[in-house]
Amino acid sequence: VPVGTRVTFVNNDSRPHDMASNPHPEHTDCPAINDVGFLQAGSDPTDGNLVDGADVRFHDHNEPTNTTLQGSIVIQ
Ligand SMILES: [Cu+2]
Repeated sequence: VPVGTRVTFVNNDSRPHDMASNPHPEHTDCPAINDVGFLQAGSDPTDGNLVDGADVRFHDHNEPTNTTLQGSIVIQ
């Protein structure tokens, strides 16, 4: 996505998840993703304002080794 894009994160799972940028547990790669934070199951979408150019990865802070709850966003 371009720098400054507002990305909407939607939790379509039946349980809550805690959005956090890599690496775990420092979460230093992308503060905007950390700001998304805790998403309730089926919760309203939450935007993250991605202003830093980077290839950032994210995970569920409560399940940091669960690869099905990880992803990446390229900001350029
Ligand atoms: Cu974490």
